[in-house]
Amino acid sequence: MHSSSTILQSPFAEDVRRGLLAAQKAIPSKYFYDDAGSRLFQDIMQMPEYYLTRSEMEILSLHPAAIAAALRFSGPFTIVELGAGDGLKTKELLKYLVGQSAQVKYLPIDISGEAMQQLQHKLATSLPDLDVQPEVGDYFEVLERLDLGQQPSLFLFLGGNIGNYEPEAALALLRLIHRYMQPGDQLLTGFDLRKNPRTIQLAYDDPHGITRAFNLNLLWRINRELGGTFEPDKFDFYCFYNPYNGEVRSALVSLTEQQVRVKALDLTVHFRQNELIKTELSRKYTLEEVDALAAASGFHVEQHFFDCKHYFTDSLWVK
Ligand code: AVJ
Repeated sequence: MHSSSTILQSPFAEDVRRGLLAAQKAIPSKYFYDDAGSRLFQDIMQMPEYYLTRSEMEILSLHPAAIAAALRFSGPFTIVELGAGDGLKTKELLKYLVGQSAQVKYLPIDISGEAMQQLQHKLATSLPDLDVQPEVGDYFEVLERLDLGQQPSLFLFLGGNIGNYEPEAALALLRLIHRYMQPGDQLLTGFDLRKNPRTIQLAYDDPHGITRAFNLNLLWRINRELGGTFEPDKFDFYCFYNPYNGEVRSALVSLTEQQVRVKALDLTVHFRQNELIKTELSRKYTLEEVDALAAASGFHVEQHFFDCKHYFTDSLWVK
């Protein structure tokens, strides 16, 4: 028996072990976001080809009045944000609500303590009257221990992160969010929509090589944190958009037959030439699919908000 299999390891270590031992190798995309990967994601958001962030920013900065008017709360309410990150987009909505003297409390949740500290600091300067109560942790772990009381809530799940989940997992996640909400609570979720296939292809297969570096960072991260011996030059990045099903699939490709050690896992992995490591799914939705997902997870769709080009939607649902 290998001693390492009896040692309790980090979720990252366990998921890497499972992913590299699988018949079809895979590393979950949530592990993109260590410090180096979060910086690369900031660079991705700056690329002209990566339209998602700007489209959603446009929705929240152009339509805060329409969004506010669609909220059902007459008295005090809480905004709970799942995966708040830098909170830059949400600030646009918060600014409007505070300007209207709404009695709103903001409860951003994120796995990154650093991001939550920066967000709190920024909001203390720009919106000093807003009550901000950041929580650090996995969103469901935080929701579980948090007592929202009887106060009605607007939940935010922005950025199109739902697109990273396989269909069954996306449905399970929305059902879980639904379970935490009270009747009458609302959810605003971001979905990246189907559009010209070349526009989508370019946002991921970018000519600057930033998305490539973002994917290869997974191998660097295994080297750094788990004592891996990956030579990232011996892997390529490949991604493609399939306009028939709306899926962008990303992968790393082993350029040669090779062996890689992962010391912390006491594991040696063999790669065939051109063998893939699956990294990410970024699903693009039709509005019919958004509506179907809402219904299947127990919500009623109230309104879709769009950017000018209709590239993205923030969809408002009620429980
Ligand atoms: C942050 C999950 C919305 O899927 O578009 C960017 C991450 N991946 N480029 C996305 C990502 C490649 C992004 N999300």
